[in-house]
Amino acid sequence: MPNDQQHSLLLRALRGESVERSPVWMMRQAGRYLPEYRAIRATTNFLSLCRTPDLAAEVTIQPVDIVGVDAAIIFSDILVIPEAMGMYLVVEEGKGGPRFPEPLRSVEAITRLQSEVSNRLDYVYNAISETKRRLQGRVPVIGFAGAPLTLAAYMVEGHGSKTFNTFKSFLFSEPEAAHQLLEKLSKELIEYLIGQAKAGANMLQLFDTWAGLLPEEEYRTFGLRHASTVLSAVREAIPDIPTLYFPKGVRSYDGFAALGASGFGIDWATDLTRANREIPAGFALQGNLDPAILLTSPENIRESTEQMLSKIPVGRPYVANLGHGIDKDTPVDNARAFVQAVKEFHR
Ligand code: 1CP
Repeated sequence: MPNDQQHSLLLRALRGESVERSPVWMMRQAGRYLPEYRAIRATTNFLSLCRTPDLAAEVTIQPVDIVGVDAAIIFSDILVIPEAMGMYLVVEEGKGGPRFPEPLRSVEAITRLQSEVSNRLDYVYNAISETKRRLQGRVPVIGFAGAPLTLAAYMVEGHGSKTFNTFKSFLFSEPEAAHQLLEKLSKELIEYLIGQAKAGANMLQLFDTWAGLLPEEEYRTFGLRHASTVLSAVREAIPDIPTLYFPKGVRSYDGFAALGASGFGIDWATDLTRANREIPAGFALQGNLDPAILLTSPENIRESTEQMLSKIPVGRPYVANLGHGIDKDTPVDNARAFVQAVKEFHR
């Protein structure tokens, strides 16, 4: 499967080639801060939007046209995997985040989860191919999934949480059942990510938003080990697709070189200079401006962006991004100011 975007700025940068400037995109770049997104959401609920390739392609491309990012990330959600495995998912307007009204609370419930569900996710593959068709090669398309630990956290807790205490007590008291769930998820994720690459995704990102929930040792056992299963299998199946792992809240990058990822998203709380020092030179870094900076002023944004870019040495594969998703209250002009600052940066 040749990567049709291998000459794009994003893919050249990820290979560590010398580039005229850093490529830039923003996590959660298609979303509520854009009036054009809100206009479409006013007519369609979130899951129908994800399941209608024409609409998903339209909102996927919005930030490319409106803020000028160098890549489009396919419009979907990490929770479509548990949904495809048979969990009832509710995403209601203005009622907090998405939730599973019947969370996993027993070994039997884990056993009952369906496997080999890739064909139920055809709508995601179709959204990718429709997006590619419309983009006509303008920018690469990024596919993504949630890492096993992060998906399991929502499936057991039932919804987003500050502590995920129900999930954590499940991990600590029923480790075997937990590993069974994480292994099941890993299998589905491998097929799903390969399916996205086959549909035309040019880069893949694995979001481990809740990596920082656990003590380091438990994170290695429940988080890293299963993320690595997924990353290594995708790497083996499709050696030339870049795979970025985003482990939010981790305290150390020890052992990350062996995970099977080609690069790492760095969260906003991490010092980019330290990440650059601890992660071996051949791996790509992505990030990590604090999304809250985008709530300030264009001048402030430019200055902070320049500081961020100055921390990256020549030769390091690097992609400019935020250190987590863009906030829904971000003024569109501020998002543009961030993208523009990256485009105009000179060492
Ligand atoms: O009504 C709406 O418009 C719903 C808001 C929304 C949107 C726009 C949700 C529900 N998901 C999305 C899209 C989405 N989710 C994308 C789109 C592509 C992009 O533009 O980047 C992506 C990559 C995600 C990934 C995602 N979903 C993550 C990982 C990234 C992160 O932010 O840490 C997580 C944790 C989720 C779960 C989720 N889905 C939606 C919400 C509001 C949440 C967070 C819930 C919570 O923890 O409380």
